[in-house]
Amino acid sequence: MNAEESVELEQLMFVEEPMDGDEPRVHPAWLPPEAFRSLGARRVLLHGEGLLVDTVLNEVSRACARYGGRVWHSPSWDVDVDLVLALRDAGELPNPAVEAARAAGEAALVELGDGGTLGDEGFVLARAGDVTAVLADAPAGLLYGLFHVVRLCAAAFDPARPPKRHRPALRRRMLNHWDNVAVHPVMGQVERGYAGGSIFWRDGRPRGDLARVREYGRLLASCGVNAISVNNVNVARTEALLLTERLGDVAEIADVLRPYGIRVHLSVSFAAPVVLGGLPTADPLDEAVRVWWAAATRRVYDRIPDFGGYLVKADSEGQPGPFTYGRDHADGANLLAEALAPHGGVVHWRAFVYNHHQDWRDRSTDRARAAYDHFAPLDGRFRTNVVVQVKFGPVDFQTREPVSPVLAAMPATRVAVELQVTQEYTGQQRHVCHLGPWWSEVLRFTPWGPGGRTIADVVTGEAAAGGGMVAVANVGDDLFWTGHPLAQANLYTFGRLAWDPRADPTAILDEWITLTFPPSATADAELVRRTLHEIMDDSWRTYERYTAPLGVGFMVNPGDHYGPGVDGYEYTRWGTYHFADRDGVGVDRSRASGTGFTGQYPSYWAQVYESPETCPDELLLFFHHVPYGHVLHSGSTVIQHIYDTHFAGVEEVTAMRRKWQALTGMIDMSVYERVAERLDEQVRCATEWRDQINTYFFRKSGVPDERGRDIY
Ligand code: GCW
Repeated sequence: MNAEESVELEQLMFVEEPMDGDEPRVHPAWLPPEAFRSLGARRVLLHGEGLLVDTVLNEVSRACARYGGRVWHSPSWDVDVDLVLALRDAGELPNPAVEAARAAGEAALVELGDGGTLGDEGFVLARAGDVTAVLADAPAGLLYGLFHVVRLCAAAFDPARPPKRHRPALRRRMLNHWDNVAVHPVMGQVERGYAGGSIFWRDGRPRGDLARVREYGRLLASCGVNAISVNNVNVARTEALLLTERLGDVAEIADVLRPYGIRVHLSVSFAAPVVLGGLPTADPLDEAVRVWWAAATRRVYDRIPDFGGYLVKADSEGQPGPFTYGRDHADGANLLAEALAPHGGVVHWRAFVYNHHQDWRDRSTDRARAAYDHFAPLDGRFRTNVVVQVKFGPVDFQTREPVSPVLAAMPATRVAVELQVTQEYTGQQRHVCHLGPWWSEVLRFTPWGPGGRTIADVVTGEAAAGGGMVAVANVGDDLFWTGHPLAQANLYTFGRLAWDPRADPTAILDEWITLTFPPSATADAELVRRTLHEIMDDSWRTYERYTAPLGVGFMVNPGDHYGPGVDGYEYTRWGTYHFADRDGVGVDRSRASGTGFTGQYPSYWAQVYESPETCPDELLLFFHHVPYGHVLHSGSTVIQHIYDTHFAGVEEVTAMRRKWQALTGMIDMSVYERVAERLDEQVRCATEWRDQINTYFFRKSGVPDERGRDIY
C-alpha cells in the first residue's frame, strides 16, 4: 500500500477527530464510519420520541451526512423513504408506503401468535414494497434495531427478506470492569487488564474522558450489552467511597451511558457499614447495618434513578464477608437485596468463594468443590433480586475446565454465568485466542445429560427471569481498546452471545469481520475474511494445544499468570495443583478414590466423569491422575499426546503469523502492525510453552517422543 492509499484507508476506518482534544485518536473497533455506508446512503424516517430515539437520530444523521442519505424525524408531510424506524405507539404518519411497511411488521407480529410482544428491547424487521421497517415498543428496541440494520448492510434492504422478530434471550447482559480508581501497588490501574489504563479512572480520580466512555457505550449497545459495573470486585479504600462521597463520579458515567441503554452497577465492600459508616459491625442480621444499607442505597437512587445494583465479592481472596459474623452467603446477599428492592435494583453475588490458604500437602481439600459446597445448600434462600454469579468453571477461568456444577445445582435461585473476556489465562491479549467457540461450548453444555436443558437455558430462566450472562471486560485506554486488535472480537462476541446464547460463534465472528473490515474498504474482502477466519476460528484450541494439557489447568507463572510455569503453583496455598510425578499426572476428583468432586454433577455427568475410561480426553487430567502410558480415546498415550499437541500448537501459531502477512496493504496499517508485532510474541511464547512443557514431562517420565523431535 502506498502512502496515499494508507491515508485514504485511515479516513475510512477512523473517526475523523480525536474524541477529546487531549486524547489520542481511538480505533473505532467494529463501528468504523464505513460500516454505516449502506444505511447512510439511504432515506430514513425515524418516528417516536425519547432519549434513546435521539441516540438513533444522531447515529442515522451522522451516517447520512457522510454518505449522502437523508433523515426525517416524525415528519408531518409525506416523504419517500427506504427505511423507517418507528415506535409502535408513535401514531400514524401521512405516508402510505411507510404505513404499509409498518403494517407488514405488525402482521408479522400477529402471525407469531404469542401476542407478538417485543418487550423493552426487542424489535421486528419487515419489508413492504421498497421500504424496510423496524418497529419497537420501546426506544431501546429501536436502537438495537438500528444496529441490526447496520450489521445486515445491504441485506436489510433485500426485497426478499422475510420479517423477523428479535428479542434478547437474556434480560441482563453485563460486563464487569476490574478497574481500580487508585492504582493498586501490585495489580495496577486495571486488575488483570491487558489494554493499558482504565477508561474510567486514573491515579485515584475519574479520568475525565467522557467522550471515550460514550464511545464505549456505543460499542457495547451495538453488540447488545446493557449493563456494566465500573470498579473492581476487589474493593479497596478509595473504591469503597464510590458508594458514598464519590457517588458523583459514578453518576457522571451513568449519564454518559444512559443514551445507549446501559445501566451502571457498582462493586461494593461488604464491610462498607464499618469502613464508610463507622458502625462497629457489618453483620447482615444487625438492625443498624440494615438501616445503613437502606439509607446508602436510597442516596444512590436519588442521584442515579436507573442505577442497576451492587456486585459483591465476599469472603473471597481477602475480601470481607458474612463469614466474619458467623452468617452465610444468603444472609449476606439478602441484606443488600433488601436495600435495593424498593428501587428495582439487583445484587450480583459472586460464588467465587474458596480457601486461598490451602496447604499443598493436603490432598483432601479441593478448590473445585468450594463454590458448590458453599452455595448449593443455600438454594431457595436468596431473595428474588439476588443473582448468584458463578464462574463458568469450578476453578478459575482456565483454558479448559468442566462446566461448574453450581450452575445446575440451584434451581430455585437466579444464577448468572460469569465469563472472562479479559484474557487472564488465555494469552493476555498478546496471543490471538478467540473465545467464542469456548463460551459457546459452555452455554450448550447439558448438565443433566444429552438432550436435556443447557447452561443457556439455566441462565435464561423461565420467562427470561434467569440471572443472565456476565463477563470480565477486556478494554482499556489502549488505541485499539483491547491491546490486541483481534481481541475486540471477544468483546463483540460476548455481547452477541448474551443477546442470543444459542447463536453460532463462527457466524458472530463473521459479523465482526464484516463490520470491522468493511468489504468496501479493502482491495480483497474475501482474502481478508478467509484469513481472519483461518487465524481466529480455532485459535482457542491452538492456545490449548501449546499450554497446560488435557484440562489440568494452572501451569502459568505465579502472579502475572502469563507464560509457562509448570510448577509455578504446585507448592503454593492457592489450591491449584497438577500432582505430576515420575509415573503420572492429574488430579483425582473421583468419588471412588479422589476428592469426590464428580459427585457434584447430576447423575449422567457424575458417571461419565467418574471413570478415566468414559471421561472426555480434554478433561481427563482435571478429573483423574493417570499414568503417562494411559491410552486416550484418540488412541494416543497421555505423554505422546502432550508432545504432539505442543509441537502442533507452535506450528499452528507459526502458520497464523504467515497468513497474517498476506494482509499487508489490505487493511489499516496500524492494525496490521499491531497484530504482526503480537504474533511475533505469540510465536515466541508458544515456543517457550512447548519446550518447557515437553521437557518437564520428558524429564519426569523418561518416555521419549515417538517421533524423535527436539526435547531438552
Ligand atoms: O482469576 C482470579 C484473578 C484475580 C481476581 C479473581 C476474582 C479480581 O487472578 O485477579 O480478582 O480471580 O475473580 O475475583
